[in-house]
Amino acid sequence: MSSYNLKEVMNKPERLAPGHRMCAGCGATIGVRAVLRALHEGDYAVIGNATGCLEVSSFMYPYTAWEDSYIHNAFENAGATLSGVEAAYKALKKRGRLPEDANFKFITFGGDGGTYDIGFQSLSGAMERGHDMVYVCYDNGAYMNTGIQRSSATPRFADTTTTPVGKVSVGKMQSRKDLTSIIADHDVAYVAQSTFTRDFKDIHLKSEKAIYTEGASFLNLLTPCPRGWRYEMADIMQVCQMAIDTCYWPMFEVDHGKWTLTYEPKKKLPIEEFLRLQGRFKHLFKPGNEDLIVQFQEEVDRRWEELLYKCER
Ligand SMILES: Cc1ncc(C[n+]2csc(CCOP(=O)(O)OP(=O)(O)O)c2C)c(N)n1
Ligand code: SF4
Ligand SMILES: [Mg+2]
Repeated sequence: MSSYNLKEVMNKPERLAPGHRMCAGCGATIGVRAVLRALHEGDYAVIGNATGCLEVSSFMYPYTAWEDSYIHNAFENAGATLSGVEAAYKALKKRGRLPEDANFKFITFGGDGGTYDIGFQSLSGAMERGHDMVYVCYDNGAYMNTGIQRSSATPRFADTTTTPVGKVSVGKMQSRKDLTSIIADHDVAYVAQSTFTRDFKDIHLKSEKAIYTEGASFLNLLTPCPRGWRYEMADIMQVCQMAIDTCYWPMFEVDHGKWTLTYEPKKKLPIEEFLRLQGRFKHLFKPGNEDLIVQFQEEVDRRWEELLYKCER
């Protein structure tokens, strides 16, 4: 893997062109551009994309923001589609039907709804078969494109349109599914969890590893959505920093079965620091709801302890 130079990385030609129709400040596009910057210059990519905000806003036929080959498929089969493309590529290459020096990489993007829920079976199959591809989940914790409905990635107590906070409800009842660990348990080549840090080093190095490690890789990226999470657009970096400093979204990787923490906060902050930045958790700070924050904290602590154990810390 190459060494990291922020200026060099940021000055690479963009492979997701501006002019798409995602909301200003959307975390999903920041995540996609960060992943694509990890592609080595000269390498080709085939991009798969499940339905979601990213797809409907970046590819309105005949217009596209993608500089690489791009396939939009249904929610259910993003994993299957790209695994089929990768298998076809291998077969054609073996028969000498493709130029020897052309290097192709296969990257699929799906939102949390398309990944944790609807496309889970085809993702699981692609990972288990060990295709040489990367599946990137941009997790914004809800079905944003259709109006902020809860998914199995939505955090507990979040206010969404299908878990509306009111007199009889305090938001989503269930905890989030830990998809990163579930995919790691598929025994794939490389799995990692990341988000945006000031120097973008963590996401860059993990993306490069995921793309250039032979076999199946999975990246789970926390990509905040200012609309659904209800925070000020300019606060995105603060939201991400609080996600990792409270250990709500731990930064780790699983490289051929070895679990490693890639960031450990000097001081683990209370979960309120993450929650209070977002309107979807506003009700948790109302008098009488203190116990809900205690419950949220307990879950974060339990998951963090489990992760430390897996990382042999
Ligand atoms: C099988 C199927 N069910 C529902 C829809 C409607 N739909 C389109 S986008 C979307 C939300 C996608 O959520 P997610 O995958 O989290 O991506 P996001 O919109 O948050 O980027 C839904 C439900 C669809 N296109 N196909
Ligand atoms: S609704 Fe959220 S995820 Fe969708 S484009 Fe806007 S900011 Fe991005
Ligand atoms: Mg989503």
